[in-house]
Amino acid sequence: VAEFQIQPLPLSLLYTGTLTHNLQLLVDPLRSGDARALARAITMVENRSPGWAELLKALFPQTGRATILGLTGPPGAGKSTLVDQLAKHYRKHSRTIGIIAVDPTSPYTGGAILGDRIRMQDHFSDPGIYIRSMATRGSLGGLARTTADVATVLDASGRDLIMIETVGVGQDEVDIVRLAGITIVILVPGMGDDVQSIKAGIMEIADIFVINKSDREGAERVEREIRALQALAARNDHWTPPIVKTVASEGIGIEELVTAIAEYETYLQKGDLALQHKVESWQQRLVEMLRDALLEKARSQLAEGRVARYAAEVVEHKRDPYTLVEEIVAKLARTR
Ligand SMILES: Nc1nc2c(ncn2[C@@H]2O[C@H](COP(=O)(O)OP(=O)(O)O)[C@@H](O)[C@H]2O)c(=O)[nH]1
Ligand SMILES: [Mg+2]
Repeated sequence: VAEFQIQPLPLSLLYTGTLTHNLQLLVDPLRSGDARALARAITMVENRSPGWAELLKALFPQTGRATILGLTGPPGAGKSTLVDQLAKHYRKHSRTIGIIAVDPTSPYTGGAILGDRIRMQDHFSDPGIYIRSMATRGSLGGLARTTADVATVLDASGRDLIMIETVGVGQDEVDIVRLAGITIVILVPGMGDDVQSIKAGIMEIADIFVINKSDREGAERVEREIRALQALAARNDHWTPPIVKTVASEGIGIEELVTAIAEYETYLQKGDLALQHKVESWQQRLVEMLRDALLEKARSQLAEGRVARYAAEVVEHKRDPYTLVEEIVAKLARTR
């Protein structure tokens, strides 16, 4: 790990390409934290509108500073309420915040359920908090990648802390949470099923456990179950994820959660773990970006309807698919 040092980006790496006038008009206010520019930039990246890649190239040198907090758990566990409470706390300490909600069941804006709207309303007049819901359907380039790019834009806008809320259900969500530096898994008592039945993947990614709705019966039981699971599997980094009990709707346990987050941050810094995490995360992202780019290139080279014709030929046994793919890839390698 020692060979990885965070260095200031050399000037040669700063983007000097030809940013269009329009893009420059977006980048400048965005870098100084302007909320409208931020909103436009995020939309552009999310929709993959023309210029999105140029925009991210221009913004990248200013990224890497924000703390990214991922919060995941079943629907209704109190994730939004918890995010709201954390946002309030950190704003009191003058940290600027970006929130990304990747939760189709309770988006903060646009078709928002009333509850979230009301709760988050406090923040709408505060320019120190920027809240964005991600469209989860038909997201281009994969939900995890788009979310990562949106986080990059928020990071470049100078937000100190980025919170990503996602429902802990599928692989997409696990991938999203992986880009967080710190992952909080939120459980609640009496979920109907036991902790054991929660997706193993979600349990494994927790840096901190929260048992929310601890005002309800059964919080101790959930805690015992988590501890039992922890006893079975030690982490590579020897961190034992703390378990924090909260009543998010009343702000109870928020101080403890903030302390747990700070302690994990310190732990990460001490052992160079933060750097190691980032390298691992980028390794994964680079592979995904490469896969997308290569696929895109292959698509652009294949004439309309070509894949369907190939498929028909494979079915008719006129071609074997293995040679076919080899040929397409070989052709890609020859073209620029
Ligand atoms: N009793 C109780 N209700 C809570 C608590 N935290 C949140 N809630 C309520 O649970 C519901 C779902 O919360 P929400 O934050 O939208 O959950 P999410 O789907 O995980 O984002 C809301 O009605 C909240 O007011 C808590 O600690 N105790
Ligand atoms: Mg929610």
